[in-house]
Amino acid sequence: MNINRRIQTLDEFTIQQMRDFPQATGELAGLLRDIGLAAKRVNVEVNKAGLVDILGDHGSTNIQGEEVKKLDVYANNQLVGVLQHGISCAGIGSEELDDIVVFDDDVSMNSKYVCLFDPLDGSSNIDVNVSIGTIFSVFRRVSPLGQPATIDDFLQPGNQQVAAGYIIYGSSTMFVYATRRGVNGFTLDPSIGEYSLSHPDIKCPETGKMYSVNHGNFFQYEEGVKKYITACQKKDKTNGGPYTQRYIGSMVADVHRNLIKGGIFMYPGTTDKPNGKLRLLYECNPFAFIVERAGGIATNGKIRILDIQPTELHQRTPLFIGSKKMMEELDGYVQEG
Ligand code: P6P
Repeated sequence: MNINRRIQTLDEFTIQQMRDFPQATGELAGLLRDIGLAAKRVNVEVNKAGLVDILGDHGSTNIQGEEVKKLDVYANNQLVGVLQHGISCAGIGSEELDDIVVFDDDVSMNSKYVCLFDPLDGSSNIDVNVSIGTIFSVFRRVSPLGQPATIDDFLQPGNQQVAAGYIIYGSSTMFVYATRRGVNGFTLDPSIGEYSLSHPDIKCPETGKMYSVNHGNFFQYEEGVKKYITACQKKDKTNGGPYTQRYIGSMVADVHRNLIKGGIFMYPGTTDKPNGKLRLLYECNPFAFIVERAGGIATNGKIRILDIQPTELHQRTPLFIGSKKMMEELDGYVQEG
């Protein structure tokens, strides 16, 4: 009997992917399930945020006398907890933690993946109810199984990622992830508590009409970037315009919108901060992997983000990411200088 499965859940989808790859061990599916579970718990707290006893500063206590953690610390702890007690992850790197955390139990030491994440990017926006998100990146270990993971497992170029994704806590909660097979989006269905496939095989439109950048830093950008931004403002019907400037100040929200509708997101280096603000390993690499798998482009203004050889866990990089034709136009201005 062929049961009509109109909408696949994330678990059904990852299990289907395993059926298509008999050699798959299920570890990656398990890791994605673990991240999805942690995000459901984060989602509950994010949705309650704004209530006084939820948003307390790290170390304060709520009306029940329980220690209230800042939401990004809470999110970090949820992710570390599920990954440490899962079967797929040997260790993690987090925006919230200075160093990697290596899991030293036998099951974890025999797990073949490591995970990096920004547990709650844009958390400064939560006080004003702006969409925020969790960003993650998955690598296959280069260190031997059966031994503790090492820093070399985490300092791999982004082109070695096995999977990458994000959860956006917005008007709805979406889990979007990419593997080499493509990008798929799942919307959390509160009625069953499952992520349901809502955006299969996401492709980034080849061009768009939205550009995202913090204009406040305009005069600190390099000349080519300034010329491109100015050109975006001069667009009219004769040259693919008019363009719209959309900048939420929450990377997950800005890049997600541009991924779906087409557009370009820029966080350039400035004279004060030549490497910009965004972190390579758990912000730029995962989004670069996702957007490239969807047909877009991601660079640091010179080379592919995914080709950067990391040297430090929390290193920053300028980021230009989005629709192919918009990125090619930007590159023309940057090369010209
Ligand atoms: P600025 C949020 O703090 C964040 O890390 C990204 O999510 C966002 O794109 C960026 O910083 C915004 O930075 O300097 O424009 O406020």
